[in-house]
Amino acid sequence: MTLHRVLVANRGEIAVRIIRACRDLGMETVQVHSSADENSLPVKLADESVLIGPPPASQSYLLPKVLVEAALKTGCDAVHPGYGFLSENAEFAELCAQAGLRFIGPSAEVIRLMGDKSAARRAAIEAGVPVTPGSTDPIVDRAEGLKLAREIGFPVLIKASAGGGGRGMRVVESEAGFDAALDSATREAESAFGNGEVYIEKYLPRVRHIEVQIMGDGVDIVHFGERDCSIQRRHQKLVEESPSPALSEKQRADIADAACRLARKVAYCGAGTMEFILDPASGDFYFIEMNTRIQVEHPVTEMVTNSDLVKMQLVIADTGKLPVTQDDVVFCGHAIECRINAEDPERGFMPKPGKLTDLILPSGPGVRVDSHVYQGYDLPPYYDSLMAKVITWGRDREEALARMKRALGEMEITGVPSTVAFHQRLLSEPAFLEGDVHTRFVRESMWAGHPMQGML
Ligand code: MV4
Repeated sequence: MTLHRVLVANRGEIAVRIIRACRDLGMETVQVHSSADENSLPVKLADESVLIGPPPASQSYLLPKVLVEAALKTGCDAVHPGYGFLSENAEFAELCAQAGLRFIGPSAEVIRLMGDKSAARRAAIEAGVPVTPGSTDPIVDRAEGLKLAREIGFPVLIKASAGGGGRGMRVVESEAGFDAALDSATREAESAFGNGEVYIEKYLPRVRHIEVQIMGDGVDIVHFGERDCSIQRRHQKLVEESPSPALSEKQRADIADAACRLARKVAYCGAGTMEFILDPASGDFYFIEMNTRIQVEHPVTEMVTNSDLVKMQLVIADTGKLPVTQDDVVFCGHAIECRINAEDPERGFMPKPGKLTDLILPSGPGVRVDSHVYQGYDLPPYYDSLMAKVITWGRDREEALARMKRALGEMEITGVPSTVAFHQRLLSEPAFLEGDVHTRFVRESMWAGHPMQGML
């Protein structure tokens, strides 16, 4: 081990997850926290903690200089950014490197390249990876944009180059709405990302969202199969599973191979996810974007590959080498994750933080819970509403589903609303049980006619 002490530059369940991986490797941890997170579980679990600022993330978890200072002051030699916050911020990765700190992730250059979604598309094309029909370069003016949209054929989707995760996207049904959509997408991208660049793709409705987990060391690339994340609302995933019930073995091998080709093309280092959309009607898949971080839903992959991806991130950062080859990755069974948020599904999934007066979390055969909450914990209102991830494993999908039903039935959360009842409803939907869903399923099939449907 050349790395000894890791700054956990995040909060919540992923901070707990990182601390656990560090401890398994004999690495010490320093947990940063805002004044709202003083009583948080990761602060209790870490070897040391540092107060970095007031509750708003913009004054604490999102300040690169403050985090680097905290790492240097506490003798850290590495920084784990988790997901969200600064995890895909190239300047932060650069600042860490300049300060002599190992950033647990790819280089600033690769973060920057893949963070430019239009450039990532070009890299995919060069790697021979299918992308949705559309522009390879940013749109320079309306006339050219409209001409291209006509060529592609409506409906089209206008996407922000600096976007991702659905931010700054506009579906355009026909020529009439094109100019207004282009203007509003450009303005939204400008104000949200400081970069108004947009590009156009053919819009494919009713797709499945499939993503491939890869790990690399800049030379070798290994994949850990795919996750199906089609059950979501407003680009917030609710359920993820692996393997995808929608793929044949041939498609599964093809999509993993495509992901590895693109990762190799950019000499990827660390944990990454290649996102694809799958058109279930034709069986065709298309690369849409890459995430250069560990993801919320990584546990389903860990369960079906019997691996520890966060530990592997640390080992790669420490040694510069992937500790496994593709042959070491053995797939076994099926895993499903349900995200338990402090939100009220009956009120458009409105977040409602508060004190967890009573709490019973599930366990037993095939059940894993990744969480930072405990009985009596007061969920702060400043951050995302994720309370726990319930992950079940089974020898097949049926067994994983049965265990999920059992696990959700054991849960008791009082003091805040939760998405448990939503998941229980989902688990009785015949289409979901058949594995026959798409990214509009929650809106179209579960909330049809509901007064809150507009919120979905
Ligand atoms: C698409 C698409 C359909 N056609 N691109 C949404 C977030 C961003 N990662 C890209 N997204 C999509 N891109 C084309 N050409 C549909 C989506 C999409 C989606 C993708 C993944 C997961 C959930 C989604 C929900 C709605 C739309």
